[in-house]
Order: sequence, then C-alpha cells, then structure tokens
Amino acid sequence: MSIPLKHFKKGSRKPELPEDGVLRFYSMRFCPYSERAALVLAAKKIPHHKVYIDLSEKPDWYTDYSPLGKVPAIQLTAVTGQPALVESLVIAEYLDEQYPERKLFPTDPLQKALDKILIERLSPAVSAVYPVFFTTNPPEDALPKFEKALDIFEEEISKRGTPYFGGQQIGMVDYMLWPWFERFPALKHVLAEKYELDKQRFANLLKWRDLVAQDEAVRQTALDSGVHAKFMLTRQEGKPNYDVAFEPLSNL
Ligand SMILES: N[C@@H](CCC(=O)N[C@@H](CS)C(=O)NCC(=O)O)C(=O)O
Repeated sequence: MSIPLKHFKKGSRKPELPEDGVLRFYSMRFCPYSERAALVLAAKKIPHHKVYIDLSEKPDWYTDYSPLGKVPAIQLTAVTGQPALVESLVIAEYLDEQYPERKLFPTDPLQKALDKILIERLSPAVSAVYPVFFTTNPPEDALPKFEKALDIFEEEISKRGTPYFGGQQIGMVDYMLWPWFERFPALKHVLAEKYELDKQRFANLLKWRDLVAQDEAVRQTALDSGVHAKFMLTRQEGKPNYDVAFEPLSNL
C-alpha cells in the first residue's frame, strides 16, 4: 500500500495504512522539527510509513495523533494502544533509547545535558532569521542579530575541537541543529543581494556544516536551498505550497 506523495489537507480521507506494526511518521516536508525526527529515523535505519500533513488546512483526523495539531508525530503501532508521540526532541530521545544500536546522544549525562542546552541556544538565531525567510518586510537588524546569535556556535565548535558538536562522529546534537543550518543558505535566494555567512567569522562552523551535509542520513532528508527558498516565497505570499517539495528540481 503506498501513501500518495502529497500533504494531506482538510477534507481528505485518512490514508489507509497496513496494520504491520511499522512506525508511522507524520511530517511536513519543510518543517525543521519534522526533519529532526526524519534524521533520527534515517540514521538508525528505522522502517516507517510517512504521512505528510498540510499545516494551513489540517485534516480533522490529524489531532488523533497530535492533539495540538503540530508535526512531527510518530505513532507506535507495534505498542499496545498504538500511542503517538509528539515534540521533536521527545521523539528523538525515545528513538535513541528504543533503537540503541547506534546511540546518538552521549551516554555521559552531563554531556547529554550540555548538548540539549546547546540545541536550545539556536532559538535566538532562528527567531532573528525567520522574518527574513517568511515575511516581505523583516526588521532591519534581523541579519546582524542572526549572525550575533550564531557566534556562540562558532565558539562552541572551536572549543570542542572535534569535527562534529557530537565529537569525532556525528551525534544527536548535530542532527538536532542541522535542519536550520540546511535552511540558512536559502538567504542567498530570498534576499535581493546574495548573502552568505562570513567565511572568517564562521570558519569552523561552516566546516562543520559542509561535513554534516555529507552525512548519509542528512543526504537522504535534505532539500536544496533553492527548494526551501521556493517554499518560503509561497509562504511570504500567504499561500504556503508544501507540495513544491515534490516538484522536479527543473521547475525551480
Ligand atoms: N516544539 C515542537 C515544535 C513543532 C512545530 O512548531 N511544528 C510546526 C511546523 S514546523 C507546526 O506543526 N505548526 C503547526 C501549528 O502550530 O499549528 C517540536 O519540537 O516538535
């Protein structure tokens, strides 16, 4: 049974999925939080069915899985009662513990706590840059604020002295931060003047970004910055088109 490659909208029938005990993943293709869950599923090679939700016209049945109507959600169909989980970090941590073959969070509780704090520290950068992505009239100081908020990530990766925030190998902290770093290069498409992060100011962070971009799970889930920009422009126009993710690249 294949699920149509589209975002399900209000009025659509719930997709009929096989009762095969395979985990069900509810997502929106451009949602960075959903991408976190997608990355963990890919890194751990966890089989799953994927259902995309149109967030501007949500199907009524979606609250059966996510009471607040947010993505991501996963439904554990092999577990009694088939519970659903929401919140990207809750999902990531659950999957890491339930599928421990390739542990992504550090086993040291202190390091794990520090990594979680670092993940949260990206929010000022995200808040600063979102109006540039999604509105036609962002505040003038948006980009300086965005860059200032990224300084701590350059300092941190330099201080850690490892290729990844997670150490010598890619870890949960890298996967949880990545979705936003995948989107930042869309700035060069959505702004009138080409924009790149300063190569000297963010030297180690950009090295990290290039390295993470090569990871297998990242390559499986990532979208090109031009596709992100295309979606952002539809959102700026007030008509988010989630399905642009599935259009051929030549339509860019
Ligand atoms: N804290 C949540 C945030 C999830 C979130 O805000 N998802 C957005 C899409 S990127 C969403 O579902 N928005 C729809 C809504 O809020 O109604 C998480 O980490 O999963």
